[in-house]
Amino acid sequence: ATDLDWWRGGVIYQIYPRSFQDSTGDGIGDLAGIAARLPYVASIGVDAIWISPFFTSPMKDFGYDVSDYRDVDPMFGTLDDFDHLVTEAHRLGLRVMIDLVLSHTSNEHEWFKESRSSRTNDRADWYVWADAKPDGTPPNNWLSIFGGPAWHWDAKRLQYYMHNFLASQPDLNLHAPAVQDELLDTTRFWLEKGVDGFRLDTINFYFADKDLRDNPALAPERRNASIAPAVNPYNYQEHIYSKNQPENLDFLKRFRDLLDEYPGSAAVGEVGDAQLGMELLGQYTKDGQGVQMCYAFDFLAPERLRAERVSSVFAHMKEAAPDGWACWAFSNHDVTRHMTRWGLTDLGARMYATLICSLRGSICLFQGEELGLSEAEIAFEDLQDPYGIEFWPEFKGRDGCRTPMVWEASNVNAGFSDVRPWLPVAPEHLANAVAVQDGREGSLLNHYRRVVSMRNEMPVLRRGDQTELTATGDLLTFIRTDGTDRVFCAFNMGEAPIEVALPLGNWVPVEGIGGTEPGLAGLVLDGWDYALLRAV
Ligand code: TEU
Repeated sequence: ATDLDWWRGGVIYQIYPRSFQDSTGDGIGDLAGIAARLPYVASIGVDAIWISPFFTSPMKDFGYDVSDYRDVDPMFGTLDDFDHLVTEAHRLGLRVMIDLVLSHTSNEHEWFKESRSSRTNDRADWYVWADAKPDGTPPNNWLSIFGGPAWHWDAKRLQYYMHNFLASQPDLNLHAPAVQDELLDTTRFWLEKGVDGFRLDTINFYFADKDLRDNPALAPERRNASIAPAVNPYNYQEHIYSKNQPENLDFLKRFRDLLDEYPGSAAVGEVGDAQLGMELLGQYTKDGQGVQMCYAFDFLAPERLRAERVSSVFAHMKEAAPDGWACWAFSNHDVTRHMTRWGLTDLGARMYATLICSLRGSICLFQGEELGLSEAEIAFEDLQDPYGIEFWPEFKGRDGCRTPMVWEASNVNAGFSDVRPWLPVAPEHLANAVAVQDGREGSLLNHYRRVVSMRNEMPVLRRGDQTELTATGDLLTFIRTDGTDRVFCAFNMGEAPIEVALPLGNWVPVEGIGGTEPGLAGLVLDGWDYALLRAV
């Protein structure tokens, strides 16, 4: 394995720039703040950071609505600040992945302003425009994930435009060659700036059906609320025409060819698809022709991750994406933090941290997960997320996982900012602050540091095969293998103690990561306990 393959099995730390560190005293995090905190990130032992969007934006979806792909929003700093961040990261041995949102822009992007100005301008076909039906209603039945129809009437052009997300996030039309060229040029711009890779937002939404055919209804028993909340009628459709067209493979191939001009650069494509996630992962990473990794939603589901689920996801992957490479995550800026979502105690959090660092695939950790942060309760008056405001209170939105990082318990606003932050610091997070956990040998933060280093130091865990994956009740076991290197991994994903039958051979514990060692009577795992054993 060469350095160029750093992404394979790597650990990526996700930074939500608004909420990491404010350096300017406006209550909002920024790039200079991130740069100043990089030594902390490096101390966890991760390979790379992924920074959620920091580009120029009216912030209707907090940066996922870009109005200039080649500049930094003044709120977050300048291009010079970005260059400094990259230099700092590289000095510390961290790779930098940025978050490109290529499926849609902001409605305040110059391209959209021009596109809506007439039906004949140079960028007339840069977005998905269509006439109203004779009765004035939208061209088809497509729905927006953020609520309501996926079509918004434009009174200037006298046509509807399509938006899978907010009405202020019009979808680009990647069927237009000029759009593809421009997006690839933008990607090159950032590669030239020295970034090491990309998290590509919603790659499954790059193309919609040219003929704009209606989506069919989805059978109620197949409705899955893990992408859009259950209260959203988006769950009632099967989105076969509004996304994932075969043309996407050709575009991703072009994207990959560009990456290959910059050896060592890599992309993880986000594929949030409740029905087809694994199949798409297989297609979009196939034969080295698409993205290197797909970001899998399987472990972001609301229900607590059980042994049976882990084993069925990997079994499904073997079938649907035999050569695919997944990037796993338990938490991110879109879902309820897993401490709360799964109702974990500190013991459970340690077991899950050990588990994710033992899995085959790459992994993403979301800022604060290493501190064991719970989901913050946000009052309606403080709510910022438009998705939450739309469906409140049945769905409370995504603000509860986006509250500021907690650095010091005693400092005003936990050391995040000198002024009132854009979302309140959760008082219950203070006890978990970095400064509190840093020097405490047994803290969850130090556990994360240990299991991340374990993964780094053991190639078998980063890139090895994963065999004999078995779920028996709450017990999950598998063996990671790489030539003669073998590690037996066992996780008790429940309360009650479980006796574990060891595979044949001599096994010694992987050192320094806690867990239980086999005794004379064999291996017995207490509730939420784990064991990682190396073959000797
Ligand atoms: O999310 C894509 C996506 O599938 C979301 O709808 C996700 O399911 C939802 O937020 C879960 O609650 C990406 C970004 O991660 C998200 O922050 C953006 O809002 C979205 O794209 C639009 O750009």
